[in-house]
Amino acid sequence: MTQFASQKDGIFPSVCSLDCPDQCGLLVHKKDGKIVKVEGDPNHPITQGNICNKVRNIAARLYDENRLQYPMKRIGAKGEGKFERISWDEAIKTITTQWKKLIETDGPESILPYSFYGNMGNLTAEGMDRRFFHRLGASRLDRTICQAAGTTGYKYTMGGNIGTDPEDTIHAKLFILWGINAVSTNMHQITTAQKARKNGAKIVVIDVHKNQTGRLADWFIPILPGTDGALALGIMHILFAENLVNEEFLEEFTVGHEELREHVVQYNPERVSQITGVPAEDIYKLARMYGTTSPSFIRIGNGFQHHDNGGMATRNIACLPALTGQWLLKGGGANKSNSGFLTHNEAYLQRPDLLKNKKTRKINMIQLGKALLELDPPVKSLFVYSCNPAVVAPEGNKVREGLAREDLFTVVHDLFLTDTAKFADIVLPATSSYENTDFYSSYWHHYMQLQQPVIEPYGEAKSNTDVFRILAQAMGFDEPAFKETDEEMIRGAIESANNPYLEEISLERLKENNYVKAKVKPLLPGKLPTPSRKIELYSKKMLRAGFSPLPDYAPIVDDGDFPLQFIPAPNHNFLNSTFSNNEKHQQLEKDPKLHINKEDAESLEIVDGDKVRIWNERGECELKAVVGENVLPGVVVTQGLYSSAPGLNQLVNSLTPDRLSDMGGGATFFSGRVAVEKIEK
Ligand SMILES: Nc1nc2c(c(=O)[nH]1)N[C@H]1C(S)=C(S)[C@@H](COP(=O)(O)OP(=O)(O)OC[C@H]3O[C@@H](n4cnc5c(=O)[nH]c(N)nc54)[C@H](O)[C@@H]3O)O[C@H]1N2
Ligand SMILES: Nc1nc2c(c(=O)[nH]1)N[C@H]1C(S)=C(S)[C@@H](COP(=O)(O)OP(=O)(O)OC[C@H]3O[C@@H](n4cnc5c(=O)[nH]c(N)nc54)[C@H](O)[C@@H]3O)O[C@H]1N2
Ligand code: SF4
Ligand SMILES: [Mo]
Repeated sequence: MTQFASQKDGIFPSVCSLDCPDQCGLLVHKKDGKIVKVEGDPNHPITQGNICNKVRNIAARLYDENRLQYPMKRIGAKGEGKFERISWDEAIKTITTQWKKLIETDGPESILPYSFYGNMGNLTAEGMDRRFFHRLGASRLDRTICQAAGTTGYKYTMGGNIGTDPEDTIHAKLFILWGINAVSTNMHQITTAQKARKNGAKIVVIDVHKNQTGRLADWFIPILPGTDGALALGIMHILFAENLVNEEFLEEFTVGHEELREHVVQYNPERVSQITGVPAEDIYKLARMYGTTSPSFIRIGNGFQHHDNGGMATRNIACLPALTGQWLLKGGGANKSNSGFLTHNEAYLQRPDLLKNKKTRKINMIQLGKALLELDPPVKSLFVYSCNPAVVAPEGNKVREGLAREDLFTVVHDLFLTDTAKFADIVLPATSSYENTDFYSSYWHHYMQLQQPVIEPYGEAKSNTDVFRILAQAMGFDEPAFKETDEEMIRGAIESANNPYLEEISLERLKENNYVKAKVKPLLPGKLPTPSRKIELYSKKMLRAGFSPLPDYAPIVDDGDFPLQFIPAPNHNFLNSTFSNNEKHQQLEKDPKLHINKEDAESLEIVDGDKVRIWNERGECELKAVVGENVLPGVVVTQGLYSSAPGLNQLVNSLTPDRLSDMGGGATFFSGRVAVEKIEK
């Protein structure tokens, strides 16, 4: 397997490991054993040789002078960032000695793993780590921070994370990019939209911010934050009222269309306009465009999912393609996530049976601050990997207060001394994905991909799978599951999957060709994973779970008496907080900014370029104002998750709520309110 890594020079196939839907095929150029250039693999069917600037510049990150090379222990105060080199032996001994003690005194649930998808590789993100923590009996983490609300909402309608094949969307005649900043976050969906546009397709963008995606649209529709669910209901109202629905499709492939038809009568465009801020005539125009254009395709983004009502909003939008029968047309339909097509054998990979039916508690990752400060019995040890909660989790000040607890034993495994790692007792160096063996399943396209190591491990860095193998051995876990090699794990996970779409995918095939497409078959008729096998416009399951069984709308929660709605979104040149600490990417992105409407700016006596303080009862930060008309009055938008330290007050998540969304225990990053004032020089 290390045949690529041991070669000093050459060009080798890879896959992008970042948490990005595109999951590009890459070609990595090596000289003298080091990566000197990364480009897109021109033969990759959907990403076709184009990659983003972030990864084009990834060598600067891989060989950044601050990359961790060896284990360290803390010698300064928590958060200060003073560490001293130790050996792997000492690091593992310190960790397992602490854990064995804690298991005696407080039980294994006093230990909490905390991870997310800093590397999307299936082994890295949810493989040996899961086996290890199941066997340990540690508290479990509910990994809800990204898309849990929308996934739950979408599933009520469609049964699973299944949608349109992005390769087919070049046939669409109407693209609605809804709550997605695709130019930055899903660039190849833009490529297909542009190709479709050459054949006459229109691109509509619905967003709270006229960012680069909005600027590329044929029609940009600004909307008030957290009101998208109501807009979808308004569209349904018009489609039914003006007979723009596909009656045969509704009859054959859906349940509840008669109930829905009656239910949406109340959502007339005038009422919906009041809620959404979208003029009634624009709601008519959009509904008529949607009702008369086929195939139409909706790319469902994360924007409205990160609100208190994000689950229901996604549920509503997911109903729209059924109303006009889009699911039978090539390129028609919607895509929130396609992860449901490439499912491997998770039980094999993660071994939940090692929990031995223990009912260990589950802690929602969004409420880390609360968990560290308030939970009883307390969390006494935290093992963080592939995630940077000190920057990405809401209620950031509570998170940092929790991480600073003297009695909390924290280990962080990462490539860099992140803001989180600065609070650790022990820091472990992680390999990059280019140093690992892993398999990848896109949540947007249908290709499964293989990564074989193309470079040797950096310094003393180790992969996630190796770290947990070593920890298992040191804890005395002797199950064969902890001895399996990476290749054995891949083989088992793919080849024992009960998933007909993976029929033609095996480790051997992936070695021959780095990307293999799943054999996806049509889901209609009769194959949808909903209880009725049809698209559920009316859902009994929702009723049982305490929701309206029909699409519905509730406003976001009252977040207190602050004048402005605060939308802290991601930016173009970072990937969440990844790259925020790399000079090259910092230069590309420049300073963090606050976008504010000129009306609001005027009344606050703020001019473009002013330094402003943004605050609410949870915290504050300082950014530079950009005054203009790209956000509606009453809304402010920032982009990017920046590092924070004394004197560098850029932590937008110190302002965000840790409330859970209506469904799935999801995040509500965008449902907070703030005040803004100019900082006098
Ligand atoms: N360059 C880059 N790419 C990324 C990431 C990154 O950080 N940087 N992150 C990756 C990850 S983990 C994810 S989950 C995806 C997320 O990518 P997207 O799905 O694009 O989600 P966001 O960028 O969170 O927000 C999308 C848009 O929603 C808008 N928005 C906010 N609130 C609302 C609302 O109530 N209604 C509407 N209609 N719009 C709203 C924001 O202004 C923003 O333009 O991107 C992935 N790709
Ligand atoms: N305000 C606000 N907050 C947000 C969001 C938002 O839109 N606005 N978006 C949310 C979303 S959608 C998401 S998905 C989360 C993402 O939050 P995170 O999952 O924390 O994502 P990153 O900030 O990219 O941090 C990933 C970390 O993993 C490390 N890493 C990479 N590869 C490996 C590996 O192989 N092994 C180990 N051990 N470490 C590795 C990286 O160096 C990096 O420090 O953030 C959420 N936070
Ligand atoms: S971050 Fe996304 S667009 Fe950039 S190379 Fe990776 S998968 Fe492709
Ligand atoms: Mo995400």
